[in-house]
Amino acid sequence: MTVKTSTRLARAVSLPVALTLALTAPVFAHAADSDSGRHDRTYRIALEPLNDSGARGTATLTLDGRQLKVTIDVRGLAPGLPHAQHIHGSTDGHDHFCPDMSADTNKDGVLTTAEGLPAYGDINISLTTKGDTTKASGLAVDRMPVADENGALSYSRTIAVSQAVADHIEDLHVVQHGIDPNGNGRYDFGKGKSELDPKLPQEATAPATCGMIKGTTAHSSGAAAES
Ligand SMILES: [Cu+2]
Repeated sequence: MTVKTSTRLARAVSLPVALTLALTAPVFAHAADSDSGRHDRTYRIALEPLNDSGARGTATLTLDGRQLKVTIDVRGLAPGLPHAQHIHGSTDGHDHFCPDMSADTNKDGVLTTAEGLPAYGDINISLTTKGDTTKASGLAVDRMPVADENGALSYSRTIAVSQAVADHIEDLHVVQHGIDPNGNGRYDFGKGKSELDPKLPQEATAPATCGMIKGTTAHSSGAAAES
């Protein structure tokens, strides 16, 4: 564990910084010890249902330098279907949050992604199963995890993130998409087209769960709670 942590720590330090610190090796060792908690912060997020999806679960974000491990375990999602999932929000200090049904501005009973966007902000990271994780892969449904026949979904991936994301991780939140309100086992156009891509049904992109990191400003939800 110690070896693994120090290896990860070393990897987290960028090359120019590592070179600079190599000139002052004792300082580096001291800094690594006293600072290690800040390099391995873990946040547990409760994912709550949106759109009466009935889906709920947890997401765990572990930040080790700029390596972000994302683990998601959710039950109650539309079974057998892919669920686009993202980390939403901005890294410029803007205060985004999970919307509730009051954001259903046209009152059609479906909180769409477009309606929720002012609250939860734009896609920052696409939580794909492989390949690209930028906003560009937001609707890459073929690389999104699929809920099993019972509606359970498990996901785990470690993603290299920008320094801005690492610095503002507490401002971001997790959203999963894809609902099947008529329970026919597929995404159909019963709720119309998605505003994001008219080729996709609204059901495929409407949010199913959302969860925020609690205790946003303090580090109390991070390393201190983790031991
Ligand atoms: Cu999203």
